[in-house]
Amino acid sequence: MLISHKKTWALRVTALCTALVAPYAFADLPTTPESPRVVKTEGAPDLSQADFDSAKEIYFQRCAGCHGVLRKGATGKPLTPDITQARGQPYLEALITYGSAAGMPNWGTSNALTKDQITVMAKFIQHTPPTPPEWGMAETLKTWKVLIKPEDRPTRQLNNLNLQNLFSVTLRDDGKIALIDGDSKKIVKLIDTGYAVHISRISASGRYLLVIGRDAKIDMIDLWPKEPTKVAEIKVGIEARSVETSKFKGYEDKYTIAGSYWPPQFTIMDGETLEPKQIVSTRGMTVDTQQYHPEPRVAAIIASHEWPEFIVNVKETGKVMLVNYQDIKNLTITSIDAAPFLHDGGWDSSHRYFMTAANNSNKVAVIDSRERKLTALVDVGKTPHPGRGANFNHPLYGPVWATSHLGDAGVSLIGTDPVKHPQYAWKQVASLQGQGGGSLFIKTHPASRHLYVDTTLSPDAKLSQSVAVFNIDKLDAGYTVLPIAEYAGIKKGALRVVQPEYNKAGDEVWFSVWSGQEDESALVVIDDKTLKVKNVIKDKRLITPTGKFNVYNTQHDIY
Ligand code: DHE
Repeated sequence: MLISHKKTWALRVTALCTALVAPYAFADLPTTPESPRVVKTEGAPDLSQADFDSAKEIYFQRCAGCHGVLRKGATGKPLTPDITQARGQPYLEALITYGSAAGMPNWGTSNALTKDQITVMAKFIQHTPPTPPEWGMAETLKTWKVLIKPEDRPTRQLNNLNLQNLFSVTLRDDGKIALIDGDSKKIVKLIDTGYAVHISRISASGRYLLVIGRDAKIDMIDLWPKEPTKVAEIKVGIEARSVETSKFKGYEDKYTIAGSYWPPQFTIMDGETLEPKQIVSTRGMTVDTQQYHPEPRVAAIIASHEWPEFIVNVKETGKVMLVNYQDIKNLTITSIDAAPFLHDGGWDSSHRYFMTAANNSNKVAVIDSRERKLTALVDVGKTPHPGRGANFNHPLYGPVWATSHLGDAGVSLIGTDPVKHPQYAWKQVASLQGQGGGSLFIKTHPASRHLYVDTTLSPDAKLSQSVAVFNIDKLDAGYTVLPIAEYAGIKKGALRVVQPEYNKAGDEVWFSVWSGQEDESALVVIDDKTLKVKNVIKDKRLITPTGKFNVYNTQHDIY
């Protein structure tokens, strides 16, 4: 089952949960250590402390990302007690069990949560959300470790790996990444990382791999020793999703930045050691109603190629911060009004415009990283979720950037060439019909004429286990369906197909077939020319594979 974690993780989360519950008001009369304590909130069904604690753990693992720790809502709906108590227990249980076409996963029918867990979760979300503790420099410094000092690291690559075609594969619920050789498809090494590990990014030089877990732990892996080795680690908060490194000329590998969900802040670190330098809170006023928001979480971060700047998406306030790292002690931050709730995004093909989803506003914000301003807010379909998006040359509209949606079957194409195709620039020029909502990622490559769209979170297993492929030269002809999970030849499990990722050459595409922690999962590699299966990578160590990050493509922002 998805939520059964290895003991160490369970202990870590339990410790976290104890911290979360501290400010909570318990009912009177838990007089002896053995007597069961009851948690009460006016209007909510009572919960035993044990159920409250386990619900808190599940909420942290499965729900907080979309709904927020304080449950004020973002990608997911707000779940404050006034709302949830009005919905009532049966409604909440049904929604958690079956999910919704708008992107709420079907936790019950996918067997990720048991019936009893769903009952407890429906009760839990009718209670007042507990507030987690803050995490400042003192807490951050306590977690910082340099495992191998820069002066003790090799001065050249000492292994024979083809580093440019290496893949870092997230093993989500195992707290590890797998480094897989893109040529031989062999696992090179498994490396322990943070809990519910999320994404990998590569330093500008291509030497250091940065991996961040949902527990806000960053692991820095040096790819040059005889075998890739962890050289530094740090924890930048309690919950996080994004990490990036400086890429502006003259600042290659100089700084690393990580964005936290809780506390809402970002941390700038030394690029060679992860020594924390500056922590900046993102709490503040929302872009629309200009009301104070206590939890504006840091979503995607991307390194500018135009200025020594990090571009930081602040989700709930809907603001994009351009953080200039030229003088870390006197930080200059330009705040750009965009739209709530900013989530993920990537460059247009010129690497000048940052295209980022304001997903609950159904818009894509276009940030001009050269002029440092908002270029446009483009209306797209329901809840855009591009990953980093897909860039290609459209026969009519010229260069376009595409996103799929969590909330509908559309794939929005936005013109990105204000010079040669000004009439199409920063407009949704076309909307393709994909298989359905629940899409998380879309991908193509400059060497490819195919566009792949997953539907990972569709409640319909036929859709969540397959992908749609469009021929870019014949977009009107519709799509071909590739039953990726079927190609993996695994009979049991959720088998969700997630995140297309190209190899360096752009002639093959990798997919994860993602099942629960106790089930078999796989990676399926498709030949991009023929759309036939090239490899199925199966290994009992490949537990819950999700994101895959090709070193060269990630380093050079190719998508
Ligand atoms: Fe992600 C990217 C947040 C759930 C796989 N995810 C991102 C980014 C953010 C984000 C902010 C952009 C990072 C950047 O570019 O700097 N993800 C969240 C959530 O808040 C959310 C919705 C809920 C949660 O509880 O975490 C969430 N994400 C998931 C998953 O369940 C996925 C499918 C599986 C997993 O491993 O966790 C998942 N997210 C990914 C991947 C990327 C990502 C693979 C990077 C895509 C890329 O191509 O760059």
